[in-house]
Amino acid sequence: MTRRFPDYFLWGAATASYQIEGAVAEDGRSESVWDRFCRIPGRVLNGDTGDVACDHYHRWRDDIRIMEDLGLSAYRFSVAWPRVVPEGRGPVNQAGLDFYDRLVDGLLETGIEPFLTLFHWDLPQCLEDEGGWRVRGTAHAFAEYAAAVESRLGDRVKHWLTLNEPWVVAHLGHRTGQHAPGLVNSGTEFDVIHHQLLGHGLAAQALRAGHAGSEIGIALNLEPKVARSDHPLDLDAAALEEGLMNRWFLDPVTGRGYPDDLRAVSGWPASVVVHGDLDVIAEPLDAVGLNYYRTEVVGHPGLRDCDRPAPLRNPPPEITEMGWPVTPSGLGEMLRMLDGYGFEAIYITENGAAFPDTTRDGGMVQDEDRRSYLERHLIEAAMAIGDGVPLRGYFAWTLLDNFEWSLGYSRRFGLIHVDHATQQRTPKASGHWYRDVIARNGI
Ligand code: IFM
Repeated sequence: MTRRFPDYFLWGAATASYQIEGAVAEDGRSESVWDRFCRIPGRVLNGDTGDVACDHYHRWRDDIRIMEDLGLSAYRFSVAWPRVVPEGRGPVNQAGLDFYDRLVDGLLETGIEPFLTLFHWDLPQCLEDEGGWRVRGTAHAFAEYAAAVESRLGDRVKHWLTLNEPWVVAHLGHRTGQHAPGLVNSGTEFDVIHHQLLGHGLAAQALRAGHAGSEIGIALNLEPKVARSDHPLDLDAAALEEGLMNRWFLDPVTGRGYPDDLRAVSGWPASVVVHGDLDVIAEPLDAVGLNYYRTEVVGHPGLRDCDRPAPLRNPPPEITEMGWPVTPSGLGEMLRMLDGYGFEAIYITENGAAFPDTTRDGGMVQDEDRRSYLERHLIEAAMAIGDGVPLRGYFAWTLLDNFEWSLGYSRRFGLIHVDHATQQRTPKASGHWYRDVIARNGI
């Protein structure tokens, strides 16, 4: 049986600047927090860096041809803030914007709709030196940068995403230290979220003041959390984790403020919140982006399994190379939750899986695991559309095998295999399958 998608449905792939561009010191780009982080011994697996990444900065024309071969109707990329405003705020580097100008023209000439993300984690290091997202000034600098990008590209780019996954920057960057800037238990996690969301609201206002007819949104990583058992402590733990990951972001951007129940348990003094901030954060959105990878089972850390009532819930045994369980039904759950928030347009702005990609047939990676992962998630997407969820498009994560942050080049999520020594790109079997899905507009 073929499940057809609506005619307006956009089929895309997503990438991020630091993960693919390379050329970190060209045309006036300044250092980002990730350039600095990669240089700290032991922080990134194998000492990998984004210095060259997929060399997309030089190979973007070839990469657009690859997108064309796949039949993509949309492409989500991010702009590197340090290329455009190397000092973080102030003078705009037109040479840096030239790159994105050419990229956008190239996409449009090929009939591919650009989806532009303004911040996918590569903060200018000079702003980090002033306190990064821990301080309010970064939110204002972000809005200035947004306005600069909009004034150059807003005549052609009609889909904007302010931030990508602010939870990750706060949690992995300022609590666990696995991501740049690498702070461990800094106690600033909630301030970092607040300043990012403030930056989001200010940037959304700046975008809206620019060219008419743009769709403005934010890309959030959202996850269902399932309690390990029906023990009240497990139920509370799962509800808390889910709230901190989902409602903590969705409520303020939709005008509901930070959830009272979570504020009470977070211990966050909220001293950085200034009168009027929540109104800025609630700047109306035209769309929301869902980055979905997995559902997590959460148990209260103080409980042993023998203290829990049966039945115990386990994550499914199937996992990706990230160690993440394969849980397609959670995608449908998150889509319906977003619909409940009343968003007029929803995009799946990331969804995909890392697998070792060791099975070859001739030159081609036979990644049945990835194909099956994508297919099962697309079935959920189709069912959600059938239920009336306003899902407008799907972006596979990701186009090219790329720099997977602290795991360097060791994890491959791409539809296209990249030989990082030669930069040769070869479609995987999943890429061929995705091309067929797009051609049929269905699975
Ligand atoms: O590679 C990342 C991406 O940058 C953000 N979302 C999750 C992906 C896989 O970890």
